[in-house]
Amino acid sequence: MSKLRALLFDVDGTLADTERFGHRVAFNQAFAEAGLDWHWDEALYQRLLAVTGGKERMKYYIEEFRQDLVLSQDLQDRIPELHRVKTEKYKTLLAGGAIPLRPGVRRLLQSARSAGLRLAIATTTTPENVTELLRNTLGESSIEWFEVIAAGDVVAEKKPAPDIYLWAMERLALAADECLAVEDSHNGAESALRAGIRALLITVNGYTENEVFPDNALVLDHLGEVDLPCRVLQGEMGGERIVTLPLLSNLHADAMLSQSNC
Ligand code: XBP
Ligand code: MG
Repeated sequence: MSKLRALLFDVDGTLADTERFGHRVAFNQAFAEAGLDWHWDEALYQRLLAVTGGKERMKYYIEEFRQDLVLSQDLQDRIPELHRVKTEKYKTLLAGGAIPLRPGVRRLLQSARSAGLRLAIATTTTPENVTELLRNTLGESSIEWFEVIAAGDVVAEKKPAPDIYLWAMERLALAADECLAVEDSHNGAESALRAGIRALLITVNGYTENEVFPDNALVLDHLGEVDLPCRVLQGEMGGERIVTLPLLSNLHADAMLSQSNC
């Protein structure tokens, strides 16, 4: 049976609550600065999260929610610039300390490093958003903790397509059964699963808590801290109260066993 060699982390909604405190706010700031009457409130944003990627999300908004607007060539041409401004706004929010890491993230990353488990990122967001989040939460050197940062437009198809996970695993030179993915959303879980990764840990957030996840996934409210135990929403933690490396090894071993029984 393959050994667990790497943890592949999603970023948005997983490492931090970036959608709520960062992306949505930054989109609205960029729209206002451009003189557009677009405003994405929490309820609308939840629906827009069906589509990953900021540029793709704007296009989806025009097509599905603004029947008064035609997705003209002119409007399509504005999307890259709107997105550039949105990225600047987002990075300013990060630099101002508006977006902390979720419970247990720092602890688990540090344990993984101490144990020699390899680390990578597999995300839909723009690469500079990832490095800025890491810099502002874990410090400059943390960027080097991740052997591979797979992000944004390096692949043609964003999550739930498997491309970003396949890209990351190719660069790690690892097979899917040597990896475990940590995600927060249905789209993310599907992306990992379609890339062949069966060991899945999901930590939901307010936007994703009612989504449906693959049967083999362990679904929690967060990774947990000693003084802030996590809650199990799907699967088994065998009496553990926080996510530890032994727990991840067991999750991985169970996923391998269920695969061989299929
Ligand atoms: C994250 C996303 C991202 C952000 C926006 O999905 O969908 O698109 O909302 O980022 P996941 P950009 O967590 O599944 O990777 O605006 O930089 O595209
Ligand atoms: Mg996510």
